[in-house]
Amino acid sequence: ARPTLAVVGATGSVGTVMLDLLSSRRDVWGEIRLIASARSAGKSLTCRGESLPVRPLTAEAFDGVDVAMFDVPDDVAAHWAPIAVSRGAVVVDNSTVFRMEPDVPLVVPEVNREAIAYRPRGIVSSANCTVAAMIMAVAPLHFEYGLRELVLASYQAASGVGQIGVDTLHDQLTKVAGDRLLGSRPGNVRQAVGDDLGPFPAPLALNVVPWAGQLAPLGWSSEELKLRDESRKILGLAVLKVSSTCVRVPVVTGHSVAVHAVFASEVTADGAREALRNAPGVILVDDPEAGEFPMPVDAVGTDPSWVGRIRRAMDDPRALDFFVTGDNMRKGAALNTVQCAELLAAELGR
Ligand code: 11C
Repeated sequence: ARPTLAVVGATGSVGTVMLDLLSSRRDVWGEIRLIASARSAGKSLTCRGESLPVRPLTAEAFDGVDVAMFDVPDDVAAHWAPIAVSRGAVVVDNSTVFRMEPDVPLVVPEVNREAIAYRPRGIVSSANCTVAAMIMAVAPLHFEYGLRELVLASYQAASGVGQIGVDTLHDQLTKVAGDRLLGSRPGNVRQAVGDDLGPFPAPLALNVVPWAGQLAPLGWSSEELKLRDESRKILGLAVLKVSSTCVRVPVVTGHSVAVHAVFASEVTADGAREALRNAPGVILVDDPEAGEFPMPVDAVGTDPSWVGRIRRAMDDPRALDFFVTGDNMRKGAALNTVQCAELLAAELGR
């Protein structure tokens, strides 16, 4: 029989994309069971053209489930993922709680699919959204040239913090529309936006905010630490040097990263293009003369990481500079989780 899949957090913004993907990808699932908090239970949602009831999150909801995809807040994942495992499911979790645990694999299938086999706790973690987009481009170059160091600057979309981020950005854009003096006088954007900043520490409309996540030691943000820790784990490079600055930009969906990558051997821009052209899940968009760059307005709603602006560093023949954009709701969240679940389904079918 085909495996049973549970989608936990089905009514959330990532859950919604998961249902879209399950409706459009090659279907490997038997029953699909939708689960959400008691508040959302009782609704129905459409998946694979069928209206399905949303069940409340209980231990019994996992009985008979083979694979459970979780996209819920960290505390909910920490509590419920082990319960789902105890009921017989393998969990693919998109929260941050298990990613760095040594006995939980952190999987981006195009890069380290073999890691999924070792999962003594029955839990597989899906990578952070900024990491996922970036690593898709970095990994093929690592396989070609041997990665030594990453220097990153992210340009992260409002949807990275959920629907509240999107709503906040749109509300602010409405408030600043029409007044052409806004942004040309100190403080006038703050005044127009008002005190309600939603989930952001400063106005996002007509601005960029060099902050994503929580405060970590020594002034780093949690998102910047994830870029370092998760890249090291996914690539299996325990001492990879990674420095980053994470920035929120007034984009709805599509996280971008400016990458400076240093390798063990000399590189060429053409060689890098060739490696990326042949890499799964990557689309090369690198024609500045024609105005073709990787950008959120084009990458949104698509599966691959878009890569371009590939240059060899002017002062280091072993370094490349390039720009990556990916849909943070897809490869950054729902898609990577669904791909991991499909790997598990294939394993169950063997
Ligand atoms: C953001 N990337 O854009 C963050 C949110 O590691 O799953 C994703 C948090 C995570 O704010």
